[in-house]
Amino acid sequence: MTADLFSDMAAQDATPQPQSLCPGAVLLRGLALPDQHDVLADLDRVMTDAPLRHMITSRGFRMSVAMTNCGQLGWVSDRRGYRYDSSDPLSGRPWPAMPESLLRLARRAATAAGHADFLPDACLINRYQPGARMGLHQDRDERDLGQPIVSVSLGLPAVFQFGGMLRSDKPLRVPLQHGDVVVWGGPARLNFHGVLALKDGVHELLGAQRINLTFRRAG
Ligand SMILES: O=C(O)CCC(=O)C(=O)O
Ligand SMILES: [Mn+2]
Repeated sequence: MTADLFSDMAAQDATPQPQSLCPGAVLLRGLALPDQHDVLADLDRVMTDAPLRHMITSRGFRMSVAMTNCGQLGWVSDRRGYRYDSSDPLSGRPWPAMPESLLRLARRAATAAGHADFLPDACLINRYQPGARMGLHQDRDERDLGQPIVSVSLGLPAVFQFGGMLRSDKPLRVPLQHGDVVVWGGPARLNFHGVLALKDGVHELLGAQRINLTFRRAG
């Protein structure tokens, strides 16, 4: 067996060393890779039950990122504003349950980042096609801001912006690849963050898109 194969196996199996972005925020390179096939198969089922859709902001703008959810609660936006809801407004039915593979991944990432008791009840699924972006914002619709956010990147690479507590704080630019996970909580829980417009490309598993999974304890 070659040394290269050994190091590939190590990269797949070992928990990556957390890289600090700022106090409270870490990047876990490739942490999702060992789970990727189960996660992608389960995501297909979720997106069949609760299709991706472009939500509308309270000001009437259509978001460039298409979204859906799984878990007990789902994040929704419409003319009434942002909130969590236990049912999918498109079907009136509860959101699909959070698949075990997603829950396992979220908990493994949170534990690696020092949040061993994280139990998400919401997973927002964001689908970026080339050109789609997410402006700087805070995640602040969750009840307990003591719980972290776990954010998984799949598919095409993207540039994640991670700023400070003020919108005007200059954000870091963090290139994210398929399998990378960012976890933020504690002093970074309300930091502004966003994603620059996705560049054209084709990913070997996901094609011309990036999928982001954002796990939260919302209720
Ligand atoms: O796509 C990402 O990496 C970030 C998504 C995000 O910030 C959100 O859904 O609130
Ligand atoms: Mn966010």
